[in-house]
Amino acid sequence: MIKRSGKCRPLCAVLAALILLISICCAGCGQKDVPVQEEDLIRVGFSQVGSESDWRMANTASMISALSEENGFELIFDNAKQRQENQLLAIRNFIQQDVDYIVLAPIAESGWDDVLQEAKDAGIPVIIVDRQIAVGDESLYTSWVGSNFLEEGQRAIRWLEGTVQQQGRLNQPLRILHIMGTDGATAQIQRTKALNDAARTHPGWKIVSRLKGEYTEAKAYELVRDFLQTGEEIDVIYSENDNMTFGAIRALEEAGIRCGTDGDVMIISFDAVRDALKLCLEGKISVCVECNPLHGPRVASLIRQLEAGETPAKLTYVDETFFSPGVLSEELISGREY
Ligand code: GYE
Repeated sequence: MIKRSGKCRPLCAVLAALILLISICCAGCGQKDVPVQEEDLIRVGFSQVGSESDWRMANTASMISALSEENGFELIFDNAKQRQENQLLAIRNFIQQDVDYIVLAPIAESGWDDVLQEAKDAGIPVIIVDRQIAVGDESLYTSWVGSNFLEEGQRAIRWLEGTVQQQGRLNQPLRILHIMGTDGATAQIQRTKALNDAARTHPGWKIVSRLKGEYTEAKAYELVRDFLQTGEEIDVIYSENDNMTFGAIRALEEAGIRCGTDGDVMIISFDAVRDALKLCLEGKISVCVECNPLHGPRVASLIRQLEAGETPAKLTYVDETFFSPGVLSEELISGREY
């Protein structure tokens, strides 16, 4: 048995203190245990247009999760509630707070020159996401990432041409009700352009009415309900997002009109969010054209490139597809992220 001598006590205490000190120091050496210092975070101000649709909610969630503290970002999020003046205010606030980057999901294409000049003068790079902007000086923004909305529209039109051809009525009259998104938004301008171009090349296609649904279910429901009361008949609805489609379907069903390729009215819808895909699987929506909202990781990667001194592409388009009832299944729908 070893007996500790009384003389050893002070020496042991010094040794123990030394071991403790060394272990504290070593704990600090492991990279992953070091909490990110606040001053090391990249500060990003994000002006989001609103929360008008399922697409938008998925987009916001994607941005928040990618621009997180764990990923090295401090995100200042502003929801403009579908008003451009709120976005202008938010951007001016971000400039005042001297953020490292400004990310803008613009409500419409025009009206940004002055505020983005202010950001440029303050030396803050601006990344545009989703819809595009029309500015006199392209150097007012660093990079844009989003969808090719014209291609989405053309994809929808090709589907319609193929379907009416199969039905043997390609050259017959087709009455189309057009439900439009927010005026002046790239998604509205380009999806509308695809429809207008098609109406010009198909003399039988008639756009019976254009309703301004502002991308919301509530607005589209009211407008379609009122439209149906006029008694005007339609064969197709071209709805520039899924939430407006939900409103339209509600109004149609209340009026006893059957939706579907074999029903009274065929519905073309944009976004392909989960609830729309379910309606498509049921056959109520004839085609869902995909619009991908998961831009968070794309924006984070653009910022990383800029941080590394690289010059990212000015415009980045994401890949998309479309869904009709034949290709859908419960499994496919539940496996999707939004
Ligand atoms: O289609 C709609 C949203 O700009 C692509 O805005 C976006 C559109 C999307 O509110 O649902």
